[in-house]
Amino acid sequence: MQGKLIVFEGTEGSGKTTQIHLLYQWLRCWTDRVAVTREPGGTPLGEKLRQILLADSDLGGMTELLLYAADRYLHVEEFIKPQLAKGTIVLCDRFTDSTLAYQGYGRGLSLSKIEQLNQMASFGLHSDLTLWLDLDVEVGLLRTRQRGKADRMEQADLEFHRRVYRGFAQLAKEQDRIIRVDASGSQSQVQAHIQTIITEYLTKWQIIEN
Ligand code: Z5A
Repeated sequence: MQGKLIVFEGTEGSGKTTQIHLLYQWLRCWTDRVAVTREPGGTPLGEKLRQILLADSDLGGMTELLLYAADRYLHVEEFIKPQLAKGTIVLCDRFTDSTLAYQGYGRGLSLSKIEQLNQMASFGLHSDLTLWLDLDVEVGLLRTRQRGKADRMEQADLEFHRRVYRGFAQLAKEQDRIIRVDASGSQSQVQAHIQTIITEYLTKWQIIEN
């Protein structure tokens, strides 16, 4: 059986990493065919690209876009596709919609060019389900600041983050595979909502029975 690609998207501090790990533990109660990964990253070279992307504030927009694409190409070819072929449920922290939201809506690069590049870099692979963790931008940034994290994206201005947020909102409107999750509640409230959605999808995909 082919696996499933479940992606978590959202603005900074929306709780993706926290929720992916809670979901992983929950899924592991009934299957060991589940894996967690992330973009940028997910492969040894991808982790090096991640360090460059998150640390270097002098990258031009196009260079940044192409590095995200290179990271994705490697990630899909070396990790995601082989895992899906083994029947694994792959939980991925960010994927193609992040490029549209950050480089497209956020930085103003052409959405149609990004779509073409996404298509090439992902070998045409789309998520089976994307959960958009919808959280007020300022609340998310406050959460990441409280944690003491400040990388190049988080130093960018608030308006940039608002444009990224509007990008995710627009993509969720356009694409049925993107489901909005209210991320403003407690970690356990958000996780309960996510587990309800995942149960529905796993049943629909006939991975679990009613
Ligand atoms: N990027 C891009 O521009 N283009 C692309 O194509 C791709 C990515 C793929 C990845 O950095 C960066 O790459 C990202 C977009 C860009 N921009 N930035 N910066 P990252 O992986 O380091 O950043 P992130 O994806 O935004 O992760 P994050 O900042 O760690 O946020 P998160 O994973 O969504 O949240 P979290 O780590 O689970 O939680 C954040 C804090 O809030 C933490 O202290 C938690 O304990 C706390 N938290 C979590 N949930 C709650 C609730 N429910 N209530 C209260 N507090 C909570």
